[in-house]
Amino acid sequence: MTPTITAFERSPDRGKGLARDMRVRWALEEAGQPYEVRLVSFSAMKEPAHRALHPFGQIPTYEEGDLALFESGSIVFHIAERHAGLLPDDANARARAITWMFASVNTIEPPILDLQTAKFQEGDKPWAEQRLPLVLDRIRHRLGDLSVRLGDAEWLDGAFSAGDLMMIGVLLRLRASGLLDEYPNLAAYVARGEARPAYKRAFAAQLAVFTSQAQVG
Ligand SMILES: N[C@@H](CCC(=O)N[C@@H](CS)C(=O)NCC(=O)O)C(=O)O
Repeated sequence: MTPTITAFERSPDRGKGLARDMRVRWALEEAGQPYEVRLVSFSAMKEPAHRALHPFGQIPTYEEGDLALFESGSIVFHIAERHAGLLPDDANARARAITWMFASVNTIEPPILDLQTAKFQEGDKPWAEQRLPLVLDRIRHRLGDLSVRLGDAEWLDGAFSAGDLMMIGVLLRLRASGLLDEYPNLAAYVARGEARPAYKRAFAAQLAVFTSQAQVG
């Protein structure tokens, strides 16, 4: 059965791969699975019909038959469990790849989101300027550790996995800040992810939504 995912009707990043449906699209492309997309407006996301799928009124969601999921990490895990190519067969390697998935959203993403909050929601507060360096330092702390662990390796643990997909999806949010460039091996790691044909297909599909909506008005 072809799954249906939800994505922004009008993405704030103008379709540049930052909205989290990108992670789901990328996983489906890596798995070679066709999918359908239902676009939702910001107001529709907060309506009961969408909240029945996503309790927090956000995207992405994933529907497949009578299964409905939310949380990009959980959706990517679901796809990775059911299709070859995103999780290793070896049980221990598989557990480590899943660990990296958790690390991406639980350890790396929180300080990155904090930066967005500091810039966009708190930027006009009188204390914003003093807080920003603290937020940046917390990100650098995590990136430094991640950079050491990655070293010269191509991917985090052996072959490319859902752990890399999620980690790169999270790190991409830093591009505009320039922080990623302070860690050349992480910048190269992200670039390797973006060079994957599946990533490119997912990116093009997400960008096409923005382009077509922009033409509509
Ligand atoms: N932890 C969730 C976060 C979902 C999330 O923040 N989605 C954003 C788009 S990337 C959203 O829907 N924002 C609109 C809103 O919160 O109203 C996940 O990984 O799926």
